[in-house]
Formats: sequence, C-alpha cells, structure tokens
Amino acid sequence: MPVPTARERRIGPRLAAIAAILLVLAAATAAALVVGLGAAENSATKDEAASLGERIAAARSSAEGAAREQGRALDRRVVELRSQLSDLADTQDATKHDLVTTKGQIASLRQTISTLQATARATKGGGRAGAGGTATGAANSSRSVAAKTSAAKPTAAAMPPAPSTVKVSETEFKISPSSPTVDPGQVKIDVTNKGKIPHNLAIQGPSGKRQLAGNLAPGASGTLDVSLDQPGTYQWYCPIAGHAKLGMKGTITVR
Ligand SMILES: [Cu+2]
Repeated sequence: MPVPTARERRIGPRLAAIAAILLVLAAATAAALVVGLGAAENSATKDEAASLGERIAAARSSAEGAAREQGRALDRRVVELRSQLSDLADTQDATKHDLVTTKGQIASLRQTISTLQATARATKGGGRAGAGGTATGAANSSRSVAAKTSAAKPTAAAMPPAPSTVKVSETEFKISPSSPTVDPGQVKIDVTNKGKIPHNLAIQGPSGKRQLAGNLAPGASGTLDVSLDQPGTYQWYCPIAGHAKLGMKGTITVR
C-alpha cells in the first residue's frame, strides 16, 4: 500500500465525509422514491380498481337493463300472442256461427224451392186434370189430383212454360206500362220507341243487368230476352244518361 501524501491525507477524510453524505442522500432519495413510487402505484391501483368497479357496475346495470328490457319485450310478446289467440278463437267462433247460419239459410231456401216446385206441379197437374174433366178443379183438391195423376206430372216438368211477352213503348220520358207483372221464366220484352229521340231499356234482373244491344231510334223496335226465373220486383229503366231521372223508369214484377 503506497504511503499517502500530505494533501491526500488532508483530503481523504473530506472525501469520506462527502461520500458518506452522498450515500445518505442517495439512500434517502431511494427511500423517498420507493415510498413515492409505492404511493403512486397504490393510488394508480386504487384508481384502476375504482374504474374497474365502475365498469363492472356499469356492465352489470346495462346487462340488468338489457335483461329487464328483454323481459318486458317478452311479456309484451306474450300479451300480444295471447290476444291473437283469443282473436283467432273469436274468428273461429264467428266462422262457425256464419257456417251454421248459411247452412240454415240453404236448408230454408231448399225448403222454399221444393215447396214452390210442389205448388207449381200441383197447379199444372190440377189444370190438366181439370181440362180432362177428371177432377172438380177445386183449388183444395188440385194437389191430391196432381199426386195421383202420374201421367200429368212428368209432362208438366219436362215442358218449360212458354215465354211470356211484354209489350212496352217508350216516349219522352216514360216507359209504359211502367210496372207490369209476369210469370217466372224466360220473358220477351218487345220495346218500341214511340218518342222523338233514341231510347233503350235496361233491366236489373236476378242475374244482373241486361239491356238492348243498341239504342232504338225513334220509331224502331227491339226485343230483350231476359231470364226472370225468380219471384221478385226488378228495376227497369232507360239507360241513356238522364232519362231515368226524368221518369223513364219502373219495375217488372215476377209473381
Ligand atoms: Cu231514353
């Protein structure tokens, strides 16, 4: 070990002191740093934890909200479905009811038709029998006569009634006769325009509207064949604009 100089001997303790001070300072700084860092870390962790907590709470609340919303939507759907189901049940009931009503109407119509047919047959049979002189012709006996006179029945049914003819004249602004009555069946309507301007004739019959193919010039005639096989009262009129309103209208009744 070399011998220290006088200067070195003087400086040595000072250096040692400075070194010692530096060491202490360094240690203090390090300690402060460690403490500071720890605190910072701690606070950062706390912040992080708090933020995480908030996020979890937010997520939970949003999840709960979504679940609640979904639950509400489901409830609504259930209510809706239930109402639809009840509507369906109602519709089914209504349809069943309509069906029953329609069936009843059909049955009643059938009954009416067969009654009418029986009456028609009895009337014709009675007429024929009466003409042959085999029956009294009294109205109350015609039915039984028709039933007994087996030959008269098929003949009457096979022969459609002869078409009835109605003669009509048109003038400004009248149809005459305006309201005739006819027997059910095919009806020929002979129309003559006795006016000074063109006219036509339309009938709102049981199977829709029918009219002369062309307007009738003054003095011209035309025939309208209509099937009026159902008893009732049907409107007829001149279909030229304004004429019906001026009085060219009436009814044709099928007895
Ligand atoms: Cu007219």
